[in-house]
Amino acid sequence: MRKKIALIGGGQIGQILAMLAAQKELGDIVILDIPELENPAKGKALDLMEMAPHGNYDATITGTSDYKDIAGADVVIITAGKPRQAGMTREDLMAVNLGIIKQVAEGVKQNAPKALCIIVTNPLDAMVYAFWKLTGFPKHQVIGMAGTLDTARWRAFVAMELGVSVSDVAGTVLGGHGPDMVPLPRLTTVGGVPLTEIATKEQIDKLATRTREAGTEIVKLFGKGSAFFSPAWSAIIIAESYLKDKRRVLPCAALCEGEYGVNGLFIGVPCLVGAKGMEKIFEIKLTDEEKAMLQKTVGVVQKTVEETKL
Ligand code: A3D
Repeated sequence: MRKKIALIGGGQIGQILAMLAAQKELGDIVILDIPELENPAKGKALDLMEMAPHGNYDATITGTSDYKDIAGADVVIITAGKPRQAGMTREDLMAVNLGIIKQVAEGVKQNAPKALCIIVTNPLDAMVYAFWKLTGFPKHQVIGMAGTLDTARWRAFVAMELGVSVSDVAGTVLGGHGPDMVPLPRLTTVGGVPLTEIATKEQIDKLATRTREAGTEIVKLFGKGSAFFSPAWSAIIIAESYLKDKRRVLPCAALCEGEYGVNGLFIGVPCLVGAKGMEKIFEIKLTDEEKAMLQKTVGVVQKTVEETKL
C-alpha cells in the first residue's frame, strides 16, 4: 500500500508540495483547505492527476476540506495560514495564524495521530511549539521547517558569490526563523575547503546578512505573499527522509530539552530525520561569539512563544 501525505493548506506552498510529492512518488496525496476553497483544492489535485502521464508518476491526488480524508496519513505538512505581505514581520502573523493552527491541531490529532507533522506556517518557531502543545504529540513526531530553508539560502548565496557548484557547498544555520538566525561560516565548506579560507570577512558578513533577510528580500520583490518554491522543497526533503528512512541530517526546528542550553523551545538545530521521525539532535561545540548569537535568537523565540499563552 502506498504511503499517504496530507497537505493542510493548498495555497502557494501547498500546491508545490503536492507537485513535488507526486514527482518523487512519496505516496498518495490529500490537499486540504478551508471549505470556501475546497473546489480549488480539488481542481489542483485533478490538474496534478492529469499531469501524471507526462510527469510519469503513480499517485492518487485528491482535494478536500474534510479532515476525515486525511485519516491515517503518514506525513502531514502544514502550510495553513496567512503569509507575509511587504512591510510585515513574521510575528505580525501571530494572532491570525495561531487561530488557524488551533483548528489544524485538532483536525490532525483526531484523524492522523501517528503522522510525522512538519509545520511551515509562520511565525514558525511559535507555531510549531503551539502545534506540539495542542496535540500533545511526542517530540520526535513534530518538526518545524525553517533551518532547512535557511541553510539552502545560505548555501545558494555562498555558491552564487564564489561562482561554484551549490552541490559542493555544505553548512548549517542555527536558531530561530528570523533576522537573528545564526549562519555558521566556521563550519561551512566548499568541496571540503573551509569557507573562511576562500572568502573574505566582508564577503562572509554580506552573505550572512543576506541569508538572515532572504525571506524579506523575496517578500519585497513579490509585493504580496512570500517564497514558495524553496520552502516547499525544504519541507519535502524532510518528509522524504522520514518516509524512506534516508537518515539525512537536516537543520530543523526541534524541541530542545537541554541541548544547546535550551529547554522547552523549538529551535533550529541539526537533526537526524529517519523512520522514527526527529531521531536525534546533534550538538556542536560553539565559540563564545556563536553562543552569544544563539542566545540572542533563543531570547527572541522565547518571547514569541510566550505570546501564544500556551
Ligand atoms: P497561501 O498561498 O496564502 O496559502 C495558505 C493556504 O492556507 C490558503 O490556501 C488558505 O486558504 C489555507 N488555510 C487558511 N486557513 C486554513 C485552515 N484553517 N485550514 C486549512 N487551510 C487553511 O500561503 P503560502 O502557501 O505562501 O504560505 C503558507 C504559510 O507558510 C504562511 O504562514 C507563510 O508565512 C509560511 N512560510 C513559511 C516559511 C518558512 O520558512 C517557515 C517560508 C515561506 C512561507
